[in-house]
Amino acid sequence: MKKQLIYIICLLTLRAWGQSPYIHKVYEYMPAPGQFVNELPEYEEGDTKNDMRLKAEECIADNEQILVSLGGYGGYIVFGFDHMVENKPGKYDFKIMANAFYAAANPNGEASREGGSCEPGIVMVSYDANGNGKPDDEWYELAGSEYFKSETIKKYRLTYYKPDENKVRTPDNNYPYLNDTTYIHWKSNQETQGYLYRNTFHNQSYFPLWVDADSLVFEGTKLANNYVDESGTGTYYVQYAYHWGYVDNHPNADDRSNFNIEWAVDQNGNPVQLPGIHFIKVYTAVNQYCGWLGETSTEIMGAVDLHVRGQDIFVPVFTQRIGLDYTDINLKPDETALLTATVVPVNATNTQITWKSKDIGIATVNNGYVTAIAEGTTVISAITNDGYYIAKCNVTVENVSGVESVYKPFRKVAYEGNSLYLTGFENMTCELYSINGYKLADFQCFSDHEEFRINLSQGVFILKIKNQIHNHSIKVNVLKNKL
Ligand SMILES: [Ca+2]
Ligand SMILES: [Ca+2]
Ligand SMILES: [Ca+2]
Ligand SMILES: [Ca+2]
Repeated sequence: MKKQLIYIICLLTLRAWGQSPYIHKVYEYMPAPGQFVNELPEYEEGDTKNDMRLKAEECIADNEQILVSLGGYGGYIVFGFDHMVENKPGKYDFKIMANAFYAAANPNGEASREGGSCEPGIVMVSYDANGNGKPDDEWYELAGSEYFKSETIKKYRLTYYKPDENKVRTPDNNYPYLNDTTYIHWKSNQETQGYLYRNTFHNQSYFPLWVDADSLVFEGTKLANNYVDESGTGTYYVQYAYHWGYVDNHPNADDRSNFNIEWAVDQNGNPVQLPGIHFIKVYTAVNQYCGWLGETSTEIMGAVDLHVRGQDIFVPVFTQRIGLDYTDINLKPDETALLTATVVPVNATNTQITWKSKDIGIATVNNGYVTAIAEGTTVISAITNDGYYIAKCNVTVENVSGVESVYKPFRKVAYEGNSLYLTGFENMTCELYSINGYKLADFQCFSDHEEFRINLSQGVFILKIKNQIHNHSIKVNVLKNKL
């Protein structure tokens, strides 16, 4: 019995010794056109598809950590380890290294939002179900933070057309570094088309030179554009990081460059339980062009099996969204109001919030307490520290009599002479609450101007107005001089 045990331990140890935590093999490398294509890795005259695959393998296998560019939307690489990467429940299973970084200076001043050079790539995984050691089995997408969002397009298909390298160039007169704005034509199955521009920083062909075909087709999920021209003049582009689940999207030292096999979904978005995976595919997830930065292209420089490397890292419960109890409040100068934020899900690991007022000359906010300073309007935002999700409340500060609450130019709430006047709420339902939540009345607005007789004492009331689309809460001040 003891002998047997020692034998088993030896076997397990030998197996562990045989496993490398790093990439073992690149199975396929097919970049989409891009300014780094034919350079990272370098194409040399006569190179075949297989030569380029081997060059990509030399870059990223065995922890070499040399950048491989996947080009624009859809460009991909398929690689694997010398073993199955185990899917440990609740734990990150592998990390993919790239060159994402956050910008040190960002003119929009919202420093807690992570952005800089973030070029998200989507990860797909495959289990070698037929056991032949080849990636010819079913693929599953790892559903990152954007997967279920309405801006994310599934089954996006993009065709790039091989350019005539000797064509007459059409430079952009405003941006001299763009020396051909009709370089590589692309069309999508969403009835959009455009061009991948050529720039003065990269003079080689941007179309993979080992490909003979006249066009290249890529298909998959497409994420919404993640860049903002923060300068407004095309000089400072910030690519904002998506929350989690994408390659080249957070720096390598950040846990959010790790991946959890439990995120795998099938083609219909249903979760798939896999014991582990043998193959990983990464492709560029956006089709966007950022001026002098050129097209957004995911890079990769390696991957690690976290379990083989002995790293046991729990996957946090990520924040999904945030809500506020009021969308509109009206205050008089020096009045205060308390906004309460709700972070979803309730068991999120990091529920911390940053509060911001767009104009602190109108109203300030401290931990949800809004203080009106001077007449005007501002927006109070509650922002999650995890994921930068935002909930907003419009604040109107005014010191006028007659109209007590205005939250759109055409929508007014007024209380005068024991009547509540509601303007602009046709076909909406109204409920009036006392400040401590006791319902005082409810009524239906049938027309644009409604008058409801109701006797209110001085104080603050909450009017909830809703229809199938809108749901607003308005704070109504009934002032002494109105009674
Ligand atoms: Ca896992
Ligand atoms: Ca297989
Ligand atoms: Ca890139
Ligand atoms: Ca990159």
